[in-house]
Amino acid sequence: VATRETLAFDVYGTLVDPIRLEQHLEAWLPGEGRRVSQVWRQTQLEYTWRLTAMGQYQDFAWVTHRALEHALETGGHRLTAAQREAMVARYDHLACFDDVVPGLLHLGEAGYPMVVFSNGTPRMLEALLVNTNLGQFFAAVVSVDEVRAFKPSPRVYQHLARRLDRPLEEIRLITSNGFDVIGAAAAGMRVAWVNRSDGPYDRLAAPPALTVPTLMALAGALSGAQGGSNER
Ligand code: LAC
Repeated sequence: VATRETLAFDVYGTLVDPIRLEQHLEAWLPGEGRRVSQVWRQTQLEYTWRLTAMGQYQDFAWVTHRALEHALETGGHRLTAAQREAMVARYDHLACFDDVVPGLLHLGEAGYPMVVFSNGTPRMLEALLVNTNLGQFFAAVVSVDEVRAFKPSPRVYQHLARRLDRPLEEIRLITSNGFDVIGAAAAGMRVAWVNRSDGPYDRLAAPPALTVPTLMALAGALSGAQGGSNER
């Protein structure tokens, strides 16, 4: 049996849902929770891109704090420092999407080596994997913090291959984040896009051949894709 490709899972937005923090924001900012959580997430990503474009680095915990402050200020909201700390601390307890545990069980049984690959700091990822009980599924946890740059810098994908001691072409990134799909494919990885919300694809590139609605659908789709030699 040929060695199966390694599946590298993005975390925030793919395994766990940061937008669901809206419920907790809602308790302090009635009617505003969803909006604030969306601006928080978008600002967080924007800050990672901007730092990386500037050749600078602050870790994902720092970025997550600053992005929350900006999201609150943008909406004209105030939370105390303790409330902001408590919101960021919830990143260690984010809820999994419903398809994640059954999907990972399925893929693990199918024999895929699986790892986590994320912008999160090693501390954030470790806490999350313990609290969600997802740690059992993964053979390695690779953080971009090890190279002090964020996705989609090609350096972070190259670092993943080095850490796994496997060519990038034999590793498939599984992510719901379009910018991550495009960055990984540009760096030479195989990719799968998890389009849970049935939303439109990013306009920066054509959608990948492998697009699935959930991780449950991934195992079946992968067994088809493995037949093609150069599929991305
Ligand atoms: C991550 C970001 C993309 O988990 O959410 O790497």
